Amino acid sequence: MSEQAVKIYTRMKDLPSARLLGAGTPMCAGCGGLMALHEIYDILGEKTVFVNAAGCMTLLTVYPFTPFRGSWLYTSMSSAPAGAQGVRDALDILLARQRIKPEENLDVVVLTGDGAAYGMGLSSTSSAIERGLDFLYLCYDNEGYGNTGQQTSAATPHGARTSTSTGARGFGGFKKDLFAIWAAHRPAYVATVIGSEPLDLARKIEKAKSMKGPRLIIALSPCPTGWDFDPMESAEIGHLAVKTGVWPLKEYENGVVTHTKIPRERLPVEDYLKKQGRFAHLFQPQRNEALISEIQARVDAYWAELERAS
Ligand SMILES: Cc1ncc(C[n+]2csc(CCOP(=O)(O)OP(=O)(O)O)c2C)c(N)n1
Ligand code: SF4
Ligand SMILES: [Mg+2]
Repeated sequence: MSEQAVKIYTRMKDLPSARLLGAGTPMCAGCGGLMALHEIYDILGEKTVFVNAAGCMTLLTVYPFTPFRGSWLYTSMSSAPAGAQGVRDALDILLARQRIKPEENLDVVVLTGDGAAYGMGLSSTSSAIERGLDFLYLCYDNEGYGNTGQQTSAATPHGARTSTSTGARGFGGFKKDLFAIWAAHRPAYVATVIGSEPLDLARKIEKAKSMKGPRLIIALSPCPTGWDFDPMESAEIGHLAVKTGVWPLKEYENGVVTHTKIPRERLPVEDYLKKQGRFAHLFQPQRNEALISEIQARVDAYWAELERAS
């Protein structure tokens, strides 16, 4: 190993996330959710309590061990923000009674998939935001119930085939706009990220970390198993999600939404769709021009609206 490689390796093995990627991690190769979590954890650091609802990332923790060096708590899918409230309250009481020193305080982080964030846990999330709970919500969005076999969730995109949307047109509904739902609550911060854009992600996590109050990060998480693509393509599919305009990178703060990376020359959406087995029925046995155009038109309308408003 070269001296430089030894230095990089030495640094990496000391990063908070090193154990998330260690041998024995029961995650799929090329998991985009794990990629994002790895990057995020390196910035958040070890002084964190992860409140984790059922989903793929729960598998990182095999009782009684957890790769999270701070602390970790498991909750039901619907109640991670309620669990976070309990942890925050307990920490605040310990601080007030001087049972822990201020430097021993921990940041409370909710970690869930889209099934919980967009659906089952939305009611407890809304209440936690209303109460002004000081927490960071990390949603890794693989656009389905990945852990139980990629059933349709409220984050599944129009036209995608899932194990419960198997018809010729795939899922007939539309992905819920969780960013807008959170922003409507006027929280401290909301941002979209993706692991394949690490600089944009790092800047947003640094910012979220420096704030108090309810904060949401939604990480689009290419999922080789659920989306049906070669794990080697995970980062490329992430890049295409941004370059085609399917996944806008943006943030909300003080009532204002700002796009942090605008794809000026957008690639056709089919460049993104074609790479994934969950959209294969749009191209085989014959091309479904109407549905491809419909998906493209919706993406075009989003960016046209942004241009009109700016
Ligand atoms: C109330 C409830 N219904 C169903 C389940 C079974 N279940 C466990 S994980 C999971 C999928 C969660 O989906 P998501 O939040 O998107 O996380 P992912 O599995 O995709 O990581 C489901 C349905 C559960 N734990 N609780
Ligand atoms: S099913 Fe998808 S999200 Fe879950 S571990 Fe595998 S690649 Fe990651
Ligand atoms: Mg999911």
